[in-house]
Amino acid sequence: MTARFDLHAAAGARAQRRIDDRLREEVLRGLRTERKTLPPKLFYDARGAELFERICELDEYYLTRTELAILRAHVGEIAALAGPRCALVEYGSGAGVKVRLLLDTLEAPSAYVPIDISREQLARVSATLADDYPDVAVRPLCADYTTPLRLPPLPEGARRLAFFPGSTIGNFHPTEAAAFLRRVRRAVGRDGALLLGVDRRKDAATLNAAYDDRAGVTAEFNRNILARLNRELAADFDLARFRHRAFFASEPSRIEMHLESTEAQTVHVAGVPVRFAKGETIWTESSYKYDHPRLQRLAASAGFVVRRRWTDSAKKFWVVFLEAV
Ligand code: AVI
Repeated sequence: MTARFDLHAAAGARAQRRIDDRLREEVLRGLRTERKTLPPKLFYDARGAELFERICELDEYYLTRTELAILRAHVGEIAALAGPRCALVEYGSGAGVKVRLLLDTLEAPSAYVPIDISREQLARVSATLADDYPDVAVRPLCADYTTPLRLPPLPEGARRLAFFPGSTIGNFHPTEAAAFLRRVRRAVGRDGALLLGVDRRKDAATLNAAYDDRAGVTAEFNRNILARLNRELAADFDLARFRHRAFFASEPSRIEMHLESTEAQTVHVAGVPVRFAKGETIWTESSYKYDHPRLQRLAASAGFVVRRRWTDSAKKFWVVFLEAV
């Protein structure tokens, strides 16, 4: 029988409304400041999720397949470090693909808490996983994991292993990344651990190509954020008047993605006029790239120690096992 996870639909809809209100405030705040920004989580509506899947398959975008290959190659060691009966907590569970590798290999995992903002996908994926792993207590949590949250009750005494793959940590500013990891550290407790996917700092050409691909999929992904504002916040962006820009900035060690206004124009968002000068940009995303010192600093500032790092033969990506100290 298929497990169902729509029992709290009313509470879920209320939570969704709160999330929508918060997003509107965030959007207007970001567009009305001197240095215009939009929160990257806006990328992931249905169309954006589809485009992101296409990005993951691009030749230039090495991150997803490299991380998966590292996970596949070292999942046995990961399971040995995690130990038996652990409760797995995944931040941003999405389609729940990578976690299957862990659930298949960990020794008798006791629970799985997928955390995601998309309620329908979360319910669907949770039901499938509960069916496929009947001995694992699946406890989905519909939440924006960038904000403080409370985990559902988990089996007594189970070691908590957080899972945050995909280099999503790179989309946080380093101070936010540290604050987020501190919350993860509190959530996993004293003997907890975190399995983290981290994109490594590398030559600018490789990075620039990964975020400005020849087929223009990333450009479409970037501009889709404007289509979403048009639909959901009654905005009137003309997508043809915004150009995708992506480049590696060496000192902060990040890819910056921007949408550049090709001319002076005024756009309306939720009834509020927003003026653009020609060449002015909306900063839509940062993707920080870590070297070893930066990774060590991040882990230490959040109360973790780097227990193991695995990489690929081209040294592009890390899967890192962090332990609470
Ligand atoms: C989700 N995140 C890790 C991606 C990244 O590489 O920063 C998002 C992305 N943006 C453009 N391409 C992919």
